[in-house]
Amino acid sequence: MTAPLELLRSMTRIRMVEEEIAKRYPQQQMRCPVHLSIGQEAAAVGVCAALQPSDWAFSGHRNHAHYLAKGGNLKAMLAEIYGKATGCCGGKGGSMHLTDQTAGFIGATPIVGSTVPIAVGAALTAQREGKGRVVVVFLGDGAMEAGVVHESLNFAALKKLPILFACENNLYSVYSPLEVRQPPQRSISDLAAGHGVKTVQADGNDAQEVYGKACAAVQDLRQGAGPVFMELPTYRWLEHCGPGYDNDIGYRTEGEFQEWKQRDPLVISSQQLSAVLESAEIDAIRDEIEAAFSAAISDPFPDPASAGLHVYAPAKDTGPEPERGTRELTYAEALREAQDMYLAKYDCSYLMGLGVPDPKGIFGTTLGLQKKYGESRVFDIPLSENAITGVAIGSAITGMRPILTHQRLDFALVSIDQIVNQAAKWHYMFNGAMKVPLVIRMIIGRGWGQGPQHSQSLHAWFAHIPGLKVITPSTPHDAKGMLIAALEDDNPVLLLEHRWLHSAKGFVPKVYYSTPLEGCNIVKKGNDISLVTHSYGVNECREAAIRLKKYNISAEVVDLRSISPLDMSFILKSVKKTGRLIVVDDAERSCGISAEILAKVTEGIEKDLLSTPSRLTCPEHPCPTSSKLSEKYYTTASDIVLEVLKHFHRPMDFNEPGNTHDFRYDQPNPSYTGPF
Ligand SMILES: Cc1ncc(C[n+]2csc(CCOP(=O)(O)OP(=O)(O)O)c2C)c(N)n1
Ligand SMILES: [Mg+2]
Repeated sequence: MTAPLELLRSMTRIRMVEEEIAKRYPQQQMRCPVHLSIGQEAAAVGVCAALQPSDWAFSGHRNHAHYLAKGGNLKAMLAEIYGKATGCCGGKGGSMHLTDQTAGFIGATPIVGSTVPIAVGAALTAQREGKGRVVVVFLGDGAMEAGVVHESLNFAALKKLPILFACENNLYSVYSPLEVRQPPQRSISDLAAGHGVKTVQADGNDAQEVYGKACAAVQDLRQGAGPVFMELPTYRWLEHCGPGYDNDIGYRTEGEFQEWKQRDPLVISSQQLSAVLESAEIDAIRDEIEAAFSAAISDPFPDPASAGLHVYAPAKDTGPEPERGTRELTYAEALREAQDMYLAKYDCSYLMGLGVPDPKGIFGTTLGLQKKYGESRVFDIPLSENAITGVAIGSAITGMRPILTHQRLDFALVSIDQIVNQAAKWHYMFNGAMKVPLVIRMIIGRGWGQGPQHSQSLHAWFAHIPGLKVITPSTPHDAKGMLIAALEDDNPVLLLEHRWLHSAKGFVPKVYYSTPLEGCNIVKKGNDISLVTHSYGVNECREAAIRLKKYNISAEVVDLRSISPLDMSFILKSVKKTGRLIVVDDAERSCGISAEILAKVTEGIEKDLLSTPSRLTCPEHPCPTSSKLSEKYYTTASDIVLEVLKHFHRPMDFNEPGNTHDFRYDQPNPSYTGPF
């Protein structure tokens, strides 16, 4: 039980911290945006008082009050706002990214609504632990307009997760009042109730009322009754971002502000208690705050050289690779086997995605796994890719090891915020405090009319984002070994599987093994020209290399295997040897991985090459659907032979038998028929 006086003390402390931030902000030493909660303290304090230190809390841009109410370290918070090495994120996060793992304040991020699915993922972990832990996520009225929040409410209701959505409805999203954003006849709670989530209303300026209702909600959560949504009407006194009052700029009236100011949470609390804090107590809080500011100001800045630290969690030693053996598997079977062995090895691992347990099991790659591991570890998902990616992240940072599948890469694009803003950055922006061991499988479609939205290979796009690893294995051996390496890795890894490789056969060791995520594979040695490629392109280059023998040209085929990290040492070594380079990449040309490789070869090789490096890529338009229109879209072995011959100023023998591949542009082989 938290005593009413304790609620007042906690609110007063938060108010005094934020007033001091507002006072000192113009000194320009706190050089990051600050979103102050002055006027809103009761919601934070009332909710957090109902929690145990072992419960987890998440928040957004306006998070100081939540962090402090949950027991977050004041010194580490102020040092973070001052950009100091002693800050809770070592200066990498600032005011909008506070974290204190010891206090159970897991994290805050300012992409509105984005932390909500991550908190839901943490609630999935809490549910699996079965220890009665609960999760709270603070959000604003504006966040209730974000699709990802609705996806999250749906998922939390579906799985009956132990999460409290604490919605501080302060009537505004920056300068936009509720009236211009939501229809008048519908309340914010109605939105949550529509998802089957229990709703509770409490006066967001009355800490005692919030606390009482939060305690009841938390008790229900601990007993597994499913999620609760609390709507807490309140009002921020200061400008949306920054230290000043802004009632004069026209988006809200002085009258409205004064009305809410009359309902000051601290005054309400004092009135209920018929008491105020003793001056000695106020003095003690003031001394604590003064000391924390002094420390933050005098603490050292981080070493500039540390700016690049923590982009990735440390790599693990993957151990030696076993002999290839004589057992053949298809690429799809190899992927399935990797996941099977991983699920067997780690209880904390799980597999989810649209269609995972369906009769076709993602082209055979997940067949039978639900039956073997149960519905709690292998499951289908709602059509909510964005939130589900957040769920995967939230569960990963709290100790689970998720695998998420997408039947096409194109579908994963609706979760770009979660992949790029969250998964890729969580380890970095919280200064290595949390790891994100997450594998996202994405399938690249091709042929049989996959068209503009079922065929994109955006490996270069993802590789542009520090914090992500991007791999594109080309053989069944690598599919199993690299998937296991990705799963064992503590970073978000995107596995891009080419649909046309699923039926490819190759030797795959039976044991659990890892193929390193870094480093190319020399598929075929050669001396005259380097063909650098990856994924399905390896097949075309390999065939081109065979056909080039007829011209007495010895081509070396280099399989990138990993797009990020990109290991240039293999490529440079190969090009130094051959003096000639063609990059073959089934993706857009501009700003693609082919451009990156050519740039790095230019930077990395001092001597003149024997010919100008070139590249074969898709044309600069989306892949059309009609088989006639897509006939020339992808690079074939013939295109490669022709391009190689140009490097040698030699003509092509068009009568050569291998030059006709009628089915090739639309099917990987004649037996592989659509739809797929
Ligand atoms: C996805 C996204 N869009 C826009 C913004 C810019 N932005 C920052 S805070 C904010 C308002 C959020 O309103 P609300 O959720 O009610 O929280 P409040 O600021 O009122 O506490 C906006 C639009 C953002 N950070 N993220
Ligand atoms: Mg708001």
